[in-house]
Amino acid sequence: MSANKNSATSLAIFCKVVDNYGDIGICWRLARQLHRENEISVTLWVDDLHSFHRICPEVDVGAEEQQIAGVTARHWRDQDGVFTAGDIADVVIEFFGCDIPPGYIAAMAQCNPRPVWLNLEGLSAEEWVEGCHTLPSSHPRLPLTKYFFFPGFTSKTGGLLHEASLDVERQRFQSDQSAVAAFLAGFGMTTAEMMSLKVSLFCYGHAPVAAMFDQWQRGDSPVTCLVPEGVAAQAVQAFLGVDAKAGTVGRKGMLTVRVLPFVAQPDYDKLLWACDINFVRGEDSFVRAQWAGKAFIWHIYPQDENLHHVKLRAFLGRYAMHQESVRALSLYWNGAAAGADAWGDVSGLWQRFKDDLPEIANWTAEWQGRMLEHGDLASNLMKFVRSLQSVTAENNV
Ligand code: TRH
Repeated sequence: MSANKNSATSLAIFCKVVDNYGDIGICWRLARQLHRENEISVTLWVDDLHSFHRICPEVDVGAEEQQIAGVTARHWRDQDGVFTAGDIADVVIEFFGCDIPPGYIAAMAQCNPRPVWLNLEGLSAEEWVEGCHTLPSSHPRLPLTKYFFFPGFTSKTGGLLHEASLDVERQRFQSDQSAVAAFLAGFGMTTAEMMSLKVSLFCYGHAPVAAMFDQWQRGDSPVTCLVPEGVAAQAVQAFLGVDAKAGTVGRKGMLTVRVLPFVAQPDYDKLLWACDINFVRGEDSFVRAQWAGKAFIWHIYPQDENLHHVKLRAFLGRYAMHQESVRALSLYWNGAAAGADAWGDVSGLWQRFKDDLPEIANWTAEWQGRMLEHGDLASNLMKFVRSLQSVTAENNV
């Protein structure tokens, strides 16, 4: 336990990788930002180092403990029972209710003062989130309280992950045409492809990719679709006629499809910055697309009973209120459009969306400004932590 009990000097994040890359993607960004911008010693406990390695190639998948970008990364296995109060961080964050080890919780109860304990929840634009953000929940047996912390799109939520230097870095890259060209050339892109409408494609397997490819292929201007290896594999393979391995490229009509390797997280950001339109998914790429300043279409993570359609509509209600073309294409892409339009003809939807691109770009900049008025997630989280710590300190006087 740290000597300075009234301010957070050490913080632990527990991340269980449920599937894909969003869980570790979010926790890794948060860990780096908290360390870099708050001078906190951060430990990231991750149960799946292979997924971590894919977004951060520096990760040694065999290491129990390692330092990366100033963060201590620890392989979370079965360490329960080995913790004492001395091992416990001042602030403990469990991501998405991931059930941190009971032994760690027991040791938290031994600390004086107790650590601040937060459950960082998933992102949703639904209204109920505001009512649940920062709510306390008492442990049934131990003298501990856990607080729910919700990311979100309004000032009554925790906001969105956004590093202090992000906009400067993005604008520097986007205004340097030779840097953008060099970055895209690194994937083997030709000059003609760079001059075409560049679309990055990251979605789940059930997105109507084949129909979209068909539309782009028959369109009146060239489109280059950049798709990471393994994404929409069936549709990509059907288009290419060969295995969709990184480096493979195929052309039909107006469409070029180029398969990219899965890149490190900072390069994925650059890909979003370099493209004209980004198809993104899940949570983390969805948020990064909002900061890229380009038009984007979100493929939401599917849930039982189409609960995700409710979440999609809640987001579109905030983001695309005045943009029918964004709304209509998004609903189509997610199979959430009403009646016959559900999986209907994409041609009109795409054309309207494309025609609106300049307007969408303006709106995206305005949206960024609005979102940043709420402050960023890491800063809001630390403000909340400090408010809880000062109450504890006052009670101890
Ligand atoms: O991968 P995702 O679908 O992740 C998640 C998980 O499924 C999770 O369980 C669920 O809760 C959440 O979605 C909603 O999509 P996401 O969130 O966009 O995460 C992808 C991460 O991978 C993101 O940090 C960007 C990163 N990435 C790279 O680093 N390189 C790449 O080439 C690509 C395509 C992505």
